[in-house]
Amino acid sequence: MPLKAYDLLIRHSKLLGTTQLTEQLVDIGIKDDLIVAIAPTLEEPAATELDAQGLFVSPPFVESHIHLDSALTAGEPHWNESGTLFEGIQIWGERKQNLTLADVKARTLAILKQQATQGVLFVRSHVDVSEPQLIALRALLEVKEEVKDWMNLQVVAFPQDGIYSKPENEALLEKALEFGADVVGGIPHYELTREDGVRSVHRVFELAQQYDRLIDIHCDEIDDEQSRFLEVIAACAIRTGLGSRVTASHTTAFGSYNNAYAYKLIGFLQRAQINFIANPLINITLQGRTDTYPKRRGVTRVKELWQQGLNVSFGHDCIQDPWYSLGTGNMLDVAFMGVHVCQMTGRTEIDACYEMVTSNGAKTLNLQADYGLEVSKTANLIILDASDRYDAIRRRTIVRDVISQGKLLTRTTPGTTEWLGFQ
Ligand code: 17E
Ligand code: FE2
Repeated sequence: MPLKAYDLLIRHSKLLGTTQLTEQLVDIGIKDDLIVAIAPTLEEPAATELDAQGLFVSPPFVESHIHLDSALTAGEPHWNESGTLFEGIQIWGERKQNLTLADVKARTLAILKQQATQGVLFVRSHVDVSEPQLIALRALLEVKEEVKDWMNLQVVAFPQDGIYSKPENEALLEKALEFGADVVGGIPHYELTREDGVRSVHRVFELAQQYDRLIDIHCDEIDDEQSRFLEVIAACAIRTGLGSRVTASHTTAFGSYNNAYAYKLIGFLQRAQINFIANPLINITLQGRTDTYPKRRGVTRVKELWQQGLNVSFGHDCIQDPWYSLGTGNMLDVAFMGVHVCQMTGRTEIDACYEMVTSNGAKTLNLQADYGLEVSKTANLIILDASDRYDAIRRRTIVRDVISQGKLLTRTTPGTTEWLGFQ
């Protein structure tokens, strides 16, 4: 049999789909797991052809911030009635006594499949490592290996209860890195004192350098305008030069800082060149709980950071867990909520929110060298039932086809509704 030029040829793809960019449809040729050609018409034969029918073809969604170890445990052992971060931590503290490898692996795999069908092929998950047997961490590292042919999973060693709140926690964090966690996490606003919080950020940077890992710190996830660990992260990033390898997650207190301080801080963040992740679905519900009225939104200054050219992505954070009982893993829900909560309603702002669940997330995860629809990159792409980014976010459309590492992984068919006119 003659060799075909392409294993998979996707016809009639609308690649970028914004109003400013060309509407010309292109064909995408894939050989093995690589994109090998992109042109208006590819003539050479392919083993399989797929017609995108002029739909919007995008790089996959990137879930830059989720907690897979706690996903699908909402209500176990009880519901979060106050709706606060702190009740969530306490409930999870009870649930995590009963973790088994099989329990964590089954829930994680179920969510990863749910995410993949919705076009998510890159996931960064925090995993609680303030549990003495590191069961969740071991489970996530096993799953990471088992799914690597269709899903790219990054694991963050996340000390949920603080690095210095218990004598054994610091060693557990380091052990998690020895076991192979990709990223070092922290939670300075939940350390017992301001001093411990500062010390914890320094320790995270030390460990990241020692083990050559990325950094992603839960930072200032509180409405307290005095919670100011972001400046400590910025200072460490400036001094170490680790900028693009560092992420500050949540930073919700930034929404409560006075403008004079925020203005100064933005200058330091410019120098630091770190990444930011906002989680609008979760923080619009967790924060503001001690406010009466007016009630704060409890989300970081996404629009201002983006306007300054800093890298911001959006994460889902939770799916049915003690912090948030809803969610399906759909990144278009996240972008949709981001548009609302961050008031990113301008035409280019809506497109920017799409980037916050795709290419900006890839940058946060340090994946950009092999992310995007370009020749010689790995063939990871999704065909949305949408005409462009704005349409995808507005209608939160289905992802029709998901192609992972050159192979068709999932297909979703749109539901249909008939107008029956009182027949
Ligand atoms: N843990 C935490 O500290 N913050 C969160 N938003 C979640 C878990 C979901
Ligand atoms: Fe989080």
